[in-house]
Amino acid sequence: MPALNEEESIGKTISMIPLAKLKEMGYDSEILVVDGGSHDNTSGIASALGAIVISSPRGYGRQYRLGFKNSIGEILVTADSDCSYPMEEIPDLLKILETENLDFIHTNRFAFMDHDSMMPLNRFGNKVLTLFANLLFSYGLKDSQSGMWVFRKKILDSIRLTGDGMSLSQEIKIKAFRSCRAREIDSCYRKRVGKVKLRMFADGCDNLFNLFKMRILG
Ligand SMILES: Nc1nc2c(ncn2[C@@H]2O[C@H](COP(=O)(O)OP(=O)(O)O)[C@@H](O)[C@H]2O)c(=O)[nH]1
Ligand SMILES: [Mg+2]
Repeated sequence: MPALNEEESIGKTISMIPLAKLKEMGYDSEILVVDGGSHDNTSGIASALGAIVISSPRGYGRQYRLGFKNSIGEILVTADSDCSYPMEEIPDLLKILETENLDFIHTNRFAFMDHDSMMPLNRFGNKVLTLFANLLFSYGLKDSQSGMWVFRKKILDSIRLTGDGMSLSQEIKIKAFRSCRAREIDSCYRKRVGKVKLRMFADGCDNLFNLFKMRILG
């Protein structure tokens, strides 16, 4: 989980992870929080709840790439540190990954989204970015920006991730759909706790730029 000044939500997000259920299913879990330079008590709260906290240069993509490098699990599950993703669905997502022998899953937040979970302009921006992702890459995605992914770590041997910012989210999906067994699953999305970190215009433009760059450079 990438986190930047999330002291209001990190504790609740970690507590939402169904560790007992995962243990019952035979999974040993490790919670890794990658802190991009928080000025609040994000790291202290995460550590107190048993998470491993690593420090990273700022940037959603930088934090994920460092987190992946430092993770020890065979299967990685990602989510924002803001209570917006349904951690209780992790067991079902793992079941789908295993029974369908998939390499990568991401959730489609729009399927069962709470009405107050995304501002209209943000929703529009997400739809535009998803439209461009489909026009340029034809994978028929419904949500190119979802931050909940469940995947086998070994795919990172063949997928080279380069994004420093929010564009990592679309990058991992496009590269997974290009070279692995990947599926998008309808899921839900809730209003985040704490302040939004997304810079809507700057991050949106950067995502669009990176989408065209990926199309041209491969
Ligand atoms: N936007 C952004 N999020 C970051 C950054 N570093 C860490 N994060 C974390 O990444 C997640 C995404 O941010 P968020 O505001 O929820 O953006 P959104 O979910 O796309 O609306 C949150 O858990 C943030 O704390 C960063 O540099 N930019
Ligand atoms: Mg979020």
